[in-house]
Amino acid sequence: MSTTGILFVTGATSGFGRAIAEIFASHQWKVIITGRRQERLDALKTELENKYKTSVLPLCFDVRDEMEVNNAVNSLPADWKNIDVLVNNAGLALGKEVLQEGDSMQWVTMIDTNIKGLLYVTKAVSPLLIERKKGTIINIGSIAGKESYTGGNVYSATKFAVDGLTKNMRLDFLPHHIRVSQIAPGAAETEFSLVRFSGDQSKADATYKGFMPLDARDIAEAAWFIATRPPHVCINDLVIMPTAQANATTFNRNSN
Ligand code: NDP
Ligand code: 8X3
Repeated sequence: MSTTGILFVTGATSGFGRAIAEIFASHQWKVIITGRRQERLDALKTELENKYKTSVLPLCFDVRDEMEVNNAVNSLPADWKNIDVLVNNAGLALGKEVLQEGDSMQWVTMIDTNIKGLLYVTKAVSPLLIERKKGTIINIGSIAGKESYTGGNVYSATKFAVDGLTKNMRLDFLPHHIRVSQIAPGAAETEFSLVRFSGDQSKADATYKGFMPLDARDIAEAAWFIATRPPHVCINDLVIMPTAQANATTFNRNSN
């Protein structure tokens, strides 16, 4: 599948989603970019269209709001409905306290975004793939959805849910010739830690201190690889970590 197509990627205003939008645009795919920050979506549309001479359609909505999700997907013009690849990427971690000291409002936000948001978007977009009897869905999980770590609790649980949902979606979409993949990254330097630590730059920097983390492009290249396999090949699961990270909690922090 190396011909062009249409990508729908959530969370394209930053990090992995932005890099995924760019790599597909650079191969002349049409890209539907989504997120809550309209100004970033508009700036990305201008940048990608100028750089790659392709078409970019921004959709501004909150994945936690099912009605907003449905309205956005229903608003797609006819020539944007032939979606080939859906990347469920929008997500976040908030806080890293042990459970007994956790903030229940942060738990709700993570559950609503990382699990319910993924479900709402998939339910709204997948009929467009089913209709055409083809397509690829890529869920962005995490090493936190494979292993537990202290303070990971609810974030980790949401990513274990993504891991489980990916396997279930593979069953549900099997009759419809739709392949479902997961990418589970380890430490990657995006806005993720800044969001997790409520804008505390020193805490965000400390996360990546002493080693070279992944960057967004590393994950985008994996998404591109998955999406461009021949139609009979499904990459079920890719766990990708920095060379300096051995598991969720063990790093070589003397490696750069
Ligand atoms: P960023 O913070 O850089 O990007 C997160 C994106 O998600 C933004 O575009 C943001 O857009 C969007 N988003 C968050 N909440 C919502 C919402 N309610 N509605 C719509 N969009 C939303 O982080 P990353 O790029 O690193 O994270 C992307 C995904 O990768 C997440 O699912 C994260 O859990 C996962 N991940 C990250 C890792 C890392 O180390 N960076 C490792 C493993 C997994 P906006 O704010 O404009 O709405
Ligand atoms: C992000 C990676 O290990 O900080 O999903 O949870 S981790």
